[in-house]
Amino acid sequence: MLPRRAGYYTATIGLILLRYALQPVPHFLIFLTSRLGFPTSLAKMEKGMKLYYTSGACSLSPHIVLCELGLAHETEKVDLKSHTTASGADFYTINPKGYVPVLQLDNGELLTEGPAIVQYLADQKPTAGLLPPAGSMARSRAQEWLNFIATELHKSFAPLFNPTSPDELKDSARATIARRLGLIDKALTERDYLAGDQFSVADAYLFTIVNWAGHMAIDLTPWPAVSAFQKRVGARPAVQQALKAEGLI
Ligand SMILES: N[C@@H](CCC(=O)N[C@@H](CS)C(=O)NCC(=O)O)C(=O)O
Repeated sequence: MLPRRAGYYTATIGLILLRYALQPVPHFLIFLTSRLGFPTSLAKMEKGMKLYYTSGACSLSPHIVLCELGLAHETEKVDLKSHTTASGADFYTINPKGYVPVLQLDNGELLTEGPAIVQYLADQKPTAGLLPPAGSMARSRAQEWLNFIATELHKSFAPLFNPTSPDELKDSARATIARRLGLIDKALTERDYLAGDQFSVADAYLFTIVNWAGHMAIDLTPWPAVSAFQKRVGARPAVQQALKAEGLI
């Protein structure tokens, strides 16, 4: 009885070891390095997630977060006019909402909505500190900013992107954006980053949206703290990496 059971265990362990030996990088090492919070080359080699993005669109925010975390990922560009992806797929079959960003998880599940995606990503590697722990007041503050950027700043740009918007609507959008930037400038005068002294996913999102100002002839001079923030965040290696990957620099 005992030898048969020992044989069974030996065979099982052998099969497990063989499975790992056949991987290009043993998974347990990847698991270990990523759980320890090291964005090491081993962690980067893990078969990972996929981000559907459009250059310079709001999908740049999760793209920055993926780079900040050093999480293994691939990207696929989406042409929003034809709703076709770089590999020729009809984007509506991937996201019936028709917009980027979309994050495909390791298990194939799809996650949409930028603020939800960046929180999901930050929670994959809490040790990186891109978000405070769920349930803390600090987390709620970061969520407060994410929601403000999404609904009050990001969406205020919509009429400026729409060539059919009447001038009055564009003027009113510019006035709204100016008011929102005024509030953000005040917050950034008191601290380096939106949710505190440390860079968070809310900053990745803010950087992405404020990046549109130049394309819309919105001069940031009236908001020096916002200007300084753009320079500070734009100089981060992960931000440079994401901008480069999207062909923006
Ligand atoms: N609620 C969505 C909005 C995303 C969004 O506005 N995406 C824009 C690019 S910044 C887009 O893909 N627009 C194309 C469309 O709506 O057809 C989110 O927060 O992720």
